[in-house]
Amino acid sequence: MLNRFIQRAPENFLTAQQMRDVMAGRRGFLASALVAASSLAAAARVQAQAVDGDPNILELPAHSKGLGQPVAARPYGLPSEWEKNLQRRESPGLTRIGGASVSFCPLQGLFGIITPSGLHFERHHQGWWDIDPAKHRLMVNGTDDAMLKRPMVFNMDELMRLPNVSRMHFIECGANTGMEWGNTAVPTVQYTHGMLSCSEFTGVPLRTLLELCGADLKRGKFILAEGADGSGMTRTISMSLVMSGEVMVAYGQNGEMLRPENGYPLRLIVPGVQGVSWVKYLRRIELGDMPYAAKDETIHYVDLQPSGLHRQYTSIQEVKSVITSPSGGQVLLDKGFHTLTGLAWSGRGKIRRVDVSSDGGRNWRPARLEGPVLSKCLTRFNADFVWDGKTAIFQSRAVDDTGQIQPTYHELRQVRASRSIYHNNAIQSWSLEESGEIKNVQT
Ligand SMILES: Nc1nc2c(c(=O)[nH]1)N[C@H]1C(S)=C(S)[C@@H](COP(=O)(O)O)O[C@H]1N2
Ligand SMILES: [Mo]
Repeated sequence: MLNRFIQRAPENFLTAQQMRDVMAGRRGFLASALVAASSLAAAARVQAQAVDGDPNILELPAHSKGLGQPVAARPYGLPSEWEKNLQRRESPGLTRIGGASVSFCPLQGLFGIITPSGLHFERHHQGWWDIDPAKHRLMVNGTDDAMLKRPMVFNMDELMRLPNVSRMHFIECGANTGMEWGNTAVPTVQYTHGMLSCSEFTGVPLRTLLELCGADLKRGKFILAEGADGSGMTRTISMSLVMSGEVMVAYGQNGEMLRPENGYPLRLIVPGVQGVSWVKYLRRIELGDMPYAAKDETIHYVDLQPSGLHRQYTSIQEVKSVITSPSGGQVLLDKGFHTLTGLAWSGRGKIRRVDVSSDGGRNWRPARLEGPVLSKCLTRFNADFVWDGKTAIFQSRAVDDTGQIQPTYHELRQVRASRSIYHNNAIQSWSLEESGEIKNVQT
């Protein structure tokens, strides 16, 4: 149906015709094999090839006859060879050096809600490191002795002895979809929405650490989180979030330790809040009573308003959704039944509903939310679509459990204008052409 197995790099798309030619080749082979397959060995014979063009003599493929690879040939498993087009990708030229850049998550090829750790998007301001966990330390202190009575320095073993929790949450860079404020800029969902990933994180609630250190939880209004890399990443986080118990000092990601690209051995998890506050290589937490006005919250990560003023500390990732497949760069090869699938999320809580449209937002129908539907986590949705061969414009619109509705570009630009960078949660449109090609459009 889609071009999953023959999709090239997004910079190098196949046209609808080229795609059909490739598929026709494969289908011809499958069809002739199916005709011959009528016995109990049908499953094996579907993959068998006719010898010398005689459909009655079948040659089984090597994998049905020979001895396969031994156990533990790969002590740490890898994806199939056939999946190697599914990769994190950089947007060439986006930044001057790769150490201060972004790689985007291939949302178009993923299922369910968990991002495989090796495909998690990356955003580094000063490159990534693989820090020796035996040498890593986390210091917890206050602005003065009364603010926090027992400043402490923890090593990883000490942190990992403490009571821990595991929770599934999305992380979205505040700049996700930022290139699209003015008009469409990039062709695929990987580039429009790929600064988004979702994992199960394991760690210690920050509140537990602060209590252990004798923090004054009434006077303390904000924490500062500081990373150990050269970017000087320091972020202010409100204590109201910390007191909810959701903010976590995490070492685990999807059942194993964090990946180096994602902050190994320790990072902050701030559910619902933009990615920049999820400080990686976390080395220090300070408790204070004022926002810290660090460089990444005064010069960067501010929202330009139509008046020309900037708004600071707008950190919640508001309700948003996107159809991940079919999406820009993919091709519908046949008329008939297709599944529209996508992701919805909100930094304020759970997704209540998602509606989809195939006529650019004139008519809407409810999508199916696939469980589990968790707070501040990705939610997978699916909807049926029968293609009659005519053009269509696919959209999805999410509503969260606070009643917030994802805006159209028109609505968002009314209040945010078109020259902003961060926090673009507008409804995404994909146009389906008569050729079957799908393109990024704005209506
Ligand atoms: N120490 C440190 N923490 C950091 C960053 C960084 O460059 N250094 N980048 C931030 C930004 S802008 C984002 S969007 C997220 C990205 O997390 P990821 O690379 O695990 O996807 O990490 C945040 N934490
Ligand atoms: Mo970010």
